[in-house]
Amino acid sequence: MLRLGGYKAELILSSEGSDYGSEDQWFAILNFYNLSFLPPLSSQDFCDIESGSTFPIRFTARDNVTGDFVSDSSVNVSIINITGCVLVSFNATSGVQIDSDEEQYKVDFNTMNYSELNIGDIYTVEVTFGIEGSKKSCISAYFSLVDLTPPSTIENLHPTPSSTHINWTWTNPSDPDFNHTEIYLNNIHQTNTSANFFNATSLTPNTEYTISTRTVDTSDNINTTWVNNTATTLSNENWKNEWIGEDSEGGNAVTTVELQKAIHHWLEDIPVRGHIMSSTDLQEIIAIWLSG
Ligand SMILES: [Ca+2]
Ligand SMILES: [Ca+2]
Repeated sequence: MLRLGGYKAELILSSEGSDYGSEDQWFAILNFYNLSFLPPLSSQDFCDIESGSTFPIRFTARDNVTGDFVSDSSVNVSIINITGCVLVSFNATSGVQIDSDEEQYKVDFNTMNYSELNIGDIYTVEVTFGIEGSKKSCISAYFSLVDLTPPSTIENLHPTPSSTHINWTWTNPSDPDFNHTEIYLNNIHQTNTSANFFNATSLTPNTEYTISTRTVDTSDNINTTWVNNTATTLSNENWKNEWIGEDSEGGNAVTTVELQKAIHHWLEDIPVRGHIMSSTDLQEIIAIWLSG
């Protein structure tokens, strides 16, 4: 017999007059014991269980007539997936602890040990007493496996500014379910990215910009710890100091070697301290070289 909803299937069969007998008999079987789950499980509600956690399955069995706690080693607890496969069963010699003092049955189900469990899927916890074919009692509850743990933050957030751009790079978290990083610039959302860089463009020279980031996983858990960095774009004028700065070759004068470098940067559009030279910029350097 299929395990999934086995009892529901039996119920349907019995109402159609199969060998399972009358509904009265079925009712008697179901109520041999008075079974009830204890928190977090409940027969009424779905229960969210965090993936990777140890899930305490607790329930009681009481004599239907006297109300006394029943210690019955024919207990079986099965975890059944949505397609009816029994992922694991526990019995009195393998995982079910019968605690007569606390008047409850206990199974500690470590979700970490079952890689076949999927986040978002619904599972049945089925408790039965008695052997297959002559069950005394059964009860079912459902749980859904959820992920409540946000990913770690990004690390090593580092800016590389030019006069009109700041390129930030970082190291993404190693969490396998890391999905993306939210990027804010001066508190305005820019983008979500799974990449490990963000290039802010069209910025004003010589101005501070603050990037703020937080990470999100595939279950939309957000790490609420912001990782920020503030950087200043370079001044447009700064680039000239490459050749006319006091520390440059020949000091404030532009040497022939410096002129050659300036022409090369201008020709190839190579940034000089983050600045791309215009023709006017080059003429200015040539003028200083000439005056030297
Ligand atoms: Ca997670
Ligand atoms: Ca110089």
